[in-house]
This record gives sequence, structure tokens and C-alpha cells, in this order.
Amino acid sequence: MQEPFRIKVVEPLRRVTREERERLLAEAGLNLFAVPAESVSVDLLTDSGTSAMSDRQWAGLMMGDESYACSRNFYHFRDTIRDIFGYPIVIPTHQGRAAEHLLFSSVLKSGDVVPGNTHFDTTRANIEHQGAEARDLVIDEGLDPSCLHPFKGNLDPLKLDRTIREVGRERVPLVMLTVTNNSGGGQPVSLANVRAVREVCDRHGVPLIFDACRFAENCWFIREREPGCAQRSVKVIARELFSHGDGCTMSAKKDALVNIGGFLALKNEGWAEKIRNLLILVEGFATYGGLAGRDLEAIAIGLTEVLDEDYLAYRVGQVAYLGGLLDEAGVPIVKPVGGHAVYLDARAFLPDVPQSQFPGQALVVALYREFGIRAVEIGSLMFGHRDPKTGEWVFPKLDLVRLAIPRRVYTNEHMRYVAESVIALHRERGRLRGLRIIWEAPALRHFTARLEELVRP
Ligand code: PLI
Repeated sequence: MQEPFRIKVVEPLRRVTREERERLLAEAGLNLFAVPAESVSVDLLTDSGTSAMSDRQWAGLMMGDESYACSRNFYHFRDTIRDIFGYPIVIPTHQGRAAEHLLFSSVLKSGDVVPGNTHFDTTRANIEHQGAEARDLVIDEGLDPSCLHPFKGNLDPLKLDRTIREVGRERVPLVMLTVTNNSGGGQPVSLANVRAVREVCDRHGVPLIFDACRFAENCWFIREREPGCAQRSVKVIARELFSHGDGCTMSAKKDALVNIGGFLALKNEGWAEKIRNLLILVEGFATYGGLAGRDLEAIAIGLTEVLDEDYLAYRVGQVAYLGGLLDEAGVPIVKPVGGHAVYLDARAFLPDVPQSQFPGQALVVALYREFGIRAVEIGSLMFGHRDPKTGEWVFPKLDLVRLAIPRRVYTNEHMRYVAESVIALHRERGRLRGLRIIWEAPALRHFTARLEELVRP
């Protein structure tokens, strides 16, 4: 589908030579988070905070009311969220992880367990920061990169029930459902699954909280794939989805089409007072939460725009276009293609590089060195850790490379360049080497780790 917008402002891309990229990679310790963005040709590191805002959103910035308390924009923000999500309590935060931090510091205690489909890295880290355990219970199909299940983000209700029984209700303060399931390949969760998860939660009296980062893309998939949903609007589907939950966290940097912002929304007051008190301590007053009034306005407008079905058809279509080109050429990708990104299956791409040598990161390094494309590893570097009891390395089941597509930023010609580059790399895959870590931080190591290439035996 053609882009349902025309381009009013452009940002030039600099040409970067292979020699320059080689030097920058060496300086960055083979970590793409340390490479200057200006030296990247197509930046697919993340779809987070990288959207192009619309003319209406830019106009909204000019309508910012920067009063300290109860600014006009807060009411627009709050009412838009109430309208879409149906949760009356709306707490702005400066981004998604701040909402997670506020929620988890207010409701978790050491030894708790938080079941979810697949926790995103900041979610997991914030849960672990409280001494609790983040437990991933995605359906088995979600762990098989080639399985064509339409809702591979679903949380397995049986595993959930078993987990709550095993650990005891008192150690499970909430269940977290991430839509779409980012760490599991950007795969959607079905309405039927949400209802089933809700049933299990009700049986045990456990609240259900959504991580709503990519809710519109998730609801688009529901409309496209779930029986009985084709005639319903994405907004109506979203209302039903969230009606089964007790609240949500959201990074507005995804499906609110803005460059910064987030929120926490709740159905009832239970946890809200404690959260608001903490908000005032660490983020800001309850009506701005670390954001400017103009940011709240841009989010309110973005949340409405993201539900436009022409936009969603184009958005999900562009990601599918890239995935289709790669799949046709035999490049191993996670299928079906997710909502915001195409995920390369690094273990299948580089079968000779063991997980202990970070096949995903090896691919990420080669994509930048050869083609100036920046992607992100979601695999052994991000999630690998030593078992606290045995000291053995534990690696995730999937080693993925995510090509995340910023919203409304790149054209399909950019997508074709990316596809041709990945296909060329796939042909040359025998030349790629594994990596080893030479420095790492104790948590979220993928952001700052330094690595080097292993010498071929
Ligand atoms: O980057 P934040 O703090 O606004 O949001 C954190 C966050 C929470 N949940 C999920 C599912 C995310 O995807 C997420 C952030 N994602 C990033 C940065 C990404 O690159 O996917």
C-alpha cells in the first residue's frame, strides 16, 4: 500500500564510507549503541521514539500549556487515554520504563513472581530490581521462529494457572501482558487469549496489567486475523482488549507516535495513591510526570492518529513488505512477520556460530560494517546470564536480530535497500565470525558491553 501521507520536511542522510564504519565499530567495541546516529544510513535500531510526527502533532507542540499544575494539555491527554483505554486513572511519565518502575516499586516485594508472555528487557530489569522474578509464559508456538500461528504473542493460560498454583497467589501481585510481544518477535496477542488469561487471573484474584506500547498494531492484527473481528474498528477492539485488564503501562514512544513520553493508567484507586506519591518524588507533579505540556499534547494527538486504519494498513504492510522480500530470498526470519519489525533468526542464519559467541550481535556488526544499517540484537547478548546456582551460562531460546521500522520515517525504497543488503549478507554468511565480550555492566549489559571478534581457528 502507498504511504497515506506526503512528506513536508526531510532530513538529509550522510554518505558514510566502509572505512569510517570500520573505525567507528572499533571505537564502539562492536556495540552499535555507541555508534553516532549521523554515521548510520538506515537506522533500524528501534521503532521507539523514532517516529515522524504529523503536522498536527507539531502544531500541537505550539499549543503547549506549560503551567506547572493541571495544564490544558493534561486534560486532553487524560481524556484521550480514558476514551481509548477505558482506564479512569491516568498518570503521565517521561517514558515507558518510568511507568514500569513506579508500578513495580509500589506493588512488588522481594520473592514475588510476575508472569507475562515475554517481558521486555526494561520490564524484566525493573521487576528484578525489586528482587522479584519475571517469568515468561508465552505459548510454545511463540518460541518456534518458523511456526505460522497467527497469535504467537499469546500467553499460555495453562502455564499461567500452573505457575500461580505453584508459587502461591500471595507471591503473584500481577500478570503482565505485552501487546505486541516485542521480545518474542513483535507477535500479537488475540482477544480470545486475553479473555482466557483474564479468566485465570479472576480464578486466583490476580490483577492483569497490559504493557500497551504497540496496542494499535496488536489490535490491527486482531481485526485482520481473529474470527469475528473483521467488521469491528481497531478502536472498538482496543476498548474490548483493555476492558479485560486492570490497567496498563505504555511507552508513548511507540504507538503514540511521539519522540518521548509514557503513562500508567489504572482502573481503580487501589495502587494509585502510592504510585502518585512516588511519581511526585521522582518524575514530577501528577499532571505532567516529567513531560512538558506540549509533549502531552503531541501524545494525545498521536494516540488518535495511530488508530487511523489507512495508517495501520500502511504501517503493518511496510513491515510485511520487508519481511516478504527476505523470506522469498530464503533468509531465515521469524514468521509471520510482526507489527513493528522483521526479526532475523540468527541461529539459523549463522548455524556455525554458537550462542556463546553471540550470532545475533555478529550479524548486527556485519550489517553495519558492510551496509551502514543499524539493527539490534535480541538474544544471547541481551538475555544471556549465568545461573545463580550453577554458574553455568543460560541462553534464551531465540537469538534474534531485530530490524525495527520507525513509524512514518523510511520509504519502501529504503526497505528494498535493507532487503538487498541482508540478502547479500546471507549469501556471504560463511565469512562471519563469532564474538566475545571484553567488558560488561552488571545489568542491561547489551547497552554498554564491549566486544571483539574471535579469530577463526
Ligand atoms: O523505552 P521506554 O522506557 O519508553 O519503554 C520501555 C518498553 C517497555 N515495554 C516494551 C514492550 C518496550 O518495547 C519498551 C521499549 N522498547 C524499546 C526501547 C525498543 O527498542 O523496543
